[in-house]
Amino acid sequence: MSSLVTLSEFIMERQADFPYASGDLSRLLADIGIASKIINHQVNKAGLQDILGAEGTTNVQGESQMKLDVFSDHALFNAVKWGGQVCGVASEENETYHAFDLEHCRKAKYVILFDPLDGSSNIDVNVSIGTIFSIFRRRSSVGDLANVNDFLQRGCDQVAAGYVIYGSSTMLVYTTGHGVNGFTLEPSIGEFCLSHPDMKIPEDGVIYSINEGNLNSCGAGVQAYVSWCKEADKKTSRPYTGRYIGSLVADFHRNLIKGGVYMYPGTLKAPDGKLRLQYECNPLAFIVEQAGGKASDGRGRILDIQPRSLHQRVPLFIGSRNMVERVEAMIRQHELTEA
Ligand code: P6P
Repeated sequence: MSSLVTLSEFIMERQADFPYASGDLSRLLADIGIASKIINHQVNKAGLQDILGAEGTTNVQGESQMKLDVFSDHALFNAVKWGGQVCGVASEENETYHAFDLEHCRKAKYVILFDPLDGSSNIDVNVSIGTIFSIFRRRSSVGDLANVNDFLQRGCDQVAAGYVIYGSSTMLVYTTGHGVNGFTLEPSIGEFCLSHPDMKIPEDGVIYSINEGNLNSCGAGVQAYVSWCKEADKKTSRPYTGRYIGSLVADFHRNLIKGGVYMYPGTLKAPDGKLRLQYECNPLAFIVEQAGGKASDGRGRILDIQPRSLHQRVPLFIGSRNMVERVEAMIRQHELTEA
């Protein structure tokens, strides 16, 4: 039986990937692992406790906050605050960033952005949900308070990114720019153990993920791509199939393993789509590129976008390289004919 490699052991082993590593990033990733286990414990028993149902408050997106959302936000916030490796945090659940005015945090080198519980509308129906995080080196001076510029960096400058999927099993998947590795929580020992080393997304796939309820208000290029997927099934018996869970982390994770493309395009009512650049699109884009895939806003690379605001939304086309490139080509082709 091969020996189990825990997340902590793996992080320490891989610290050598960074010649000047002081261990701070390793400790930060370990702090996130601890927070994920705390969240997982609550998610797993959500149906048994009065932790379901809206907290009664709404987040900055105007979405009603599920109690687990708020719990998860607090778990991550406190884990990184007392872990002392970040000088500030930004979360989907809060309007602005938070700079930790604590001596050990002011000296920290990193900031973290996260969506503490993405897909939370699925909590009550027991569908997989997830945590997504993105880590940058601070721009502000060590010793100062974090400032807004620390949180408005392009995705290509991330030092680490990852997600946790609370599904049939709980997995943590992350990258530090040296490949993508997946860890499955072993409940009997309470440790994330390496289960998916060096993850690579298939260059092509047959799964397309989109909310077809929005399709008529999407651009002609997106509509043409989805029609192509369906026609392909009839004419060439290519077995394209639609799979849409309505939980970004779950859809992304399935496509990462099986191949596929997830699309959340802009619509007439919401030209920038629904997903947030800084703590949903950028971290998953970093992961998918490290796994050999592609992430685009339909015209260009997600990781090259200069954020203008903390909760900025962008259209997202992410997954197998060939599939994303086909969607981009059809968008370009229809823009040219519409021009
Ligand atoms: P729609 C969940 O709210 C989320 O942010 C993603 O997890 C998910 O993929 C998407 O929105 C679902 O949005 O509009 O299809 O319900």
